[in-house]
Amino acid sequence: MKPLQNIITWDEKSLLIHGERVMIWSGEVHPFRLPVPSLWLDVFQKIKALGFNAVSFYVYWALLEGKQGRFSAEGIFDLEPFFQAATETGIYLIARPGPYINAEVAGGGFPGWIQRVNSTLRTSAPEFEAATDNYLSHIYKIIAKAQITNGGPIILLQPDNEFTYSARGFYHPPDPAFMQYVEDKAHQAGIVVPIIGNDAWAAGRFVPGSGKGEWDIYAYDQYPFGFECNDPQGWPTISADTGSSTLTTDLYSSHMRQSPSTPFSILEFQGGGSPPWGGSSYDQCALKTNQEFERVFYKNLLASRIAIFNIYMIFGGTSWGYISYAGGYSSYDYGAAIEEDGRTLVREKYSELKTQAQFIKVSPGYLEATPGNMTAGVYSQNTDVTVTPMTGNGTGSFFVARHTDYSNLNSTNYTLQLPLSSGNVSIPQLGGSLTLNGRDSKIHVADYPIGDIMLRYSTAEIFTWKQFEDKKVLIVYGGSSELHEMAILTLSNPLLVEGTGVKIERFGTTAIMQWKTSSSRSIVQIDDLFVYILDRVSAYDYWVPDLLADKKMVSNSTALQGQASVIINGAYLVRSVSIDKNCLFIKADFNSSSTMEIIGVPKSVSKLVVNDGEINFSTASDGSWVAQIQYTPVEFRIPVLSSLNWKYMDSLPEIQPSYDDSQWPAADHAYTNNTLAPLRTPVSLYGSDYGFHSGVLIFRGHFIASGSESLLNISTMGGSAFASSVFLNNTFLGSWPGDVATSIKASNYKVPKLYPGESYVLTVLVDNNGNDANWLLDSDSMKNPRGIIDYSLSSQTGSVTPLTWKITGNLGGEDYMDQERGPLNEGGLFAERQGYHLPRPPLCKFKVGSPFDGIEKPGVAFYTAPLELDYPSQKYDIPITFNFENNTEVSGKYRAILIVNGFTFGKYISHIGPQTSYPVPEGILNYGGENWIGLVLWSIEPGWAKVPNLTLSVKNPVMTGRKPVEVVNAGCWDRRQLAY
Ligand code: IPT
Repeated sequence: MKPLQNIITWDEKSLLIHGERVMIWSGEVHPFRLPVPSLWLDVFQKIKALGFNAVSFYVYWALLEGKQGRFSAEGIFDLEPFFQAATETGIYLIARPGPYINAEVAGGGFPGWIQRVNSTLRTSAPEFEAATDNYLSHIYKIIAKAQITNGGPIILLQPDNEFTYSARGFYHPPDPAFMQYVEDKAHQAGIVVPIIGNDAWAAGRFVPGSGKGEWDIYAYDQYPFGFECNDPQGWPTISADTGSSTLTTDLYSSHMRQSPSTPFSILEFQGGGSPPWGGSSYDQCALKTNQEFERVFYKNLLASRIAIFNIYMIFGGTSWGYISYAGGYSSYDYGAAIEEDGRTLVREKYSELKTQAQFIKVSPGYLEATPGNMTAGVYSQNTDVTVTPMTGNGTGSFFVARHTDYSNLNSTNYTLQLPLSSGNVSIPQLGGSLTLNGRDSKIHVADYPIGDIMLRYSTAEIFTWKQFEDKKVLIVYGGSSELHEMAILTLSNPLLVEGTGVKIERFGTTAIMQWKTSSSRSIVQIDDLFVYILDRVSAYDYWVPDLLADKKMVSNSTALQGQASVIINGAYLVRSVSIDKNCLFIKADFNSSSTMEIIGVPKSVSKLVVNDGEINFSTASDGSWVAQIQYTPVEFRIPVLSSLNWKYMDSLPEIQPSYDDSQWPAADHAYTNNTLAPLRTPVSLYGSDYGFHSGVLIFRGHFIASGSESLLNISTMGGSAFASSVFLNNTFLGSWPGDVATSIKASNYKVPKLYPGESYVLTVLVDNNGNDANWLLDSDSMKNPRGIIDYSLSSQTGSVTPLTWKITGNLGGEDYMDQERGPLNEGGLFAERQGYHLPRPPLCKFKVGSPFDGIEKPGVAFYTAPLELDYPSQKYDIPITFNFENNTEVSGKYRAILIVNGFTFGKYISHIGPQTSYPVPEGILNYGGENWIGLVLWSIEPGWAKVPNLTLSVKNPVMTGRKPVEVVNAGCWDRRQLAY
């Protein structure tokens, strides 16, 4: 297909932006998983610092159209600030608004009310298409406005998501009319940027030229290690390859067979994992997809000239509120390079990514080279080493080496036989051999131009290079103690100007340098080129910011090399750099006192301002600036949560004799469009049939006893790890505490002796752990109900007592109360319905009582307490985490919901886990004043339940150049007129 405009186009190699070739290196971020708009810039800056130039984002429909027909994207749901922050950082955006997104969110993106649509979802059935209409019209308009053609950051649009695989099997293809419908809607709303699809794998759906629904650019997804992260070190071996075909397939040739006219693109490549309740922790996912994984797998993609590359996730955030699907817990850290609390310090995978992306950014020849197939025994005699060549034409060739058995933990020695433009050469030329450590991969360059100097080859990897006013700087690195060799076409003699241990020889027009990597740096000068020789860990300390003024944001561009930016060595993070007149402004973070070296400062600049303060510097003999950064540790007190002034309220008044449910909606639908149609009960007892889609559902079943009732059979359904509790009047009948494997549970409860003719009421709590997703087409799994599936209250002789039912979830259902926190922040518990979870609840209604003491029998308690913070957050980034103590010995089974300033921020299930720590971002927390902490304690079993301990912790505070965080402005408690 033809582009609809001429600002962003494509050919078989890459996108072209303003006519210039660009490799898109992107990371996935979900703005809705960080509900603090002023922090979006922070995340973008951390991504930009890697050398990435793009971010891909989903939009979660359920949050924007909580009630059918009423679209609202305001406050924390407004995307405008997200677009602005991207533009401010110099980040392009790939928009992925669904309507289906998967994304481990409830309903896979679909609002709960979609359960009532009477047709197969994700097809061109008129009822379903009509249901998407309002959302698509609005969201596409918002996206269209922010396209690059209108001066905004959006360069690509992905319609729907992984529209690939049917429950009826692979040969039942997805409905092309629906894909076409989604694309037509986009075009009607003014979308003109290219349409890029993401096939769930290289299944070849909707490739350009395939007809109805075809995409402009074909892309697919790959998660070679799957989603669970146990056994983080255990990579599948090549013989037991379970889907790691990414390393056994020639991705470029298969791409050329599949979609030869579009750039090789992967719209989701594994950047972590998404384990289920009771599964592995995200730290394990970070280990499983660590720096070694990145080296082996990402460099393998680079060897196939990947030109649009999105890592899922680069920053995961939090599934706060009730936005998670039942298969996942509250954290969505994902094990990504940037942690849920924003830290980039702990995971080496952040720094490794930087070395790769910065390299590609300064290698315009990358997109011009032609990938070949994987080889063993061709470019190296050692067949344990597989080399994939990418051959250029004087613009750089790239030889990507890795272990043939990629999971191999051993090192191997090898030499290279490279076909250089000057003829074949065996490397190293000065003797010795190269080393490939276990689970490592290297990109060796050849015939690679550094401006007007030709690098004949380098076994050491390139981190970056830059042309400054009067010199060039090239930074290369290697793993510790590795032998490396570099050859440069020059007639001058290289000069070792710093360090030791570099052997230099010359043969004709070629100067050869060989060294063993060490932790102390060496610098070699050849003409106006300064080669900085580092080990990898030292390279991690270097930053290569773009000048903020560069709004064109074109990377991989030769133009960029001419720019007067700088290279900075020594900060913990460099966020941005700008030059105004004679002043260099740097925004950076520091975690210790450090020496900051600034390389390449333009002559016209004479002043240095770091984070708003002017600082002194000295000028080294090579012209670099050297400044001392004084790190003053932040002083803070960590409040002890057990000594807060906790107040308690019974949040299950429903079981008291005096409780009146006359205001509750009646459950009286005799039909459903749910997957469990036809009903097994006289009326539907499914939350979504009544507009209740989030959190705990409560049912009240009234009956007049015959006196012979003896047994209650009841099946409840709430998704993986859900729970339910049943009371008869105020007598506890029993609970299903939940486990990971059970999403629907048949329970039998003994009924005590009842008096004939008396009225009784059953109160049933069902934890809706989030609607299921709908990844499989034709499965309609999103419609799986939440609530009571079946019941019978019967006597020994089999006579059955009829019940009439009432139901509640969050107050108002789809006419939800809290417009600021949105439709998925509240559930159906009494305290939530009353709004007592909001800041400044009416304490006169509470008693003294603490979650650390808990409650003595099954039921639900709600606790609230004010928390004062006084942290110097203008100057420091201080990540705060709430931690539950996993101590099953002192407490019965319970579920807790953590609420911070009215935002539901996490669910803890004491006997399932794995999550015990809950980061809460600044902005949700007010670091300079009053906060309100709410805690729901649902005690599941007879006996005491309490929160054995709940603590706050602060992790790795840093001195920061971040823009000050604005506390999210969301309301306090106000009496809810209609609350029951
Ligand atoms: C892929 C989805 O597109 C994405 O939304 C997310 O759910 C991801 O998986 C898992 O975290 S689908 C995958 C089965 C290829």
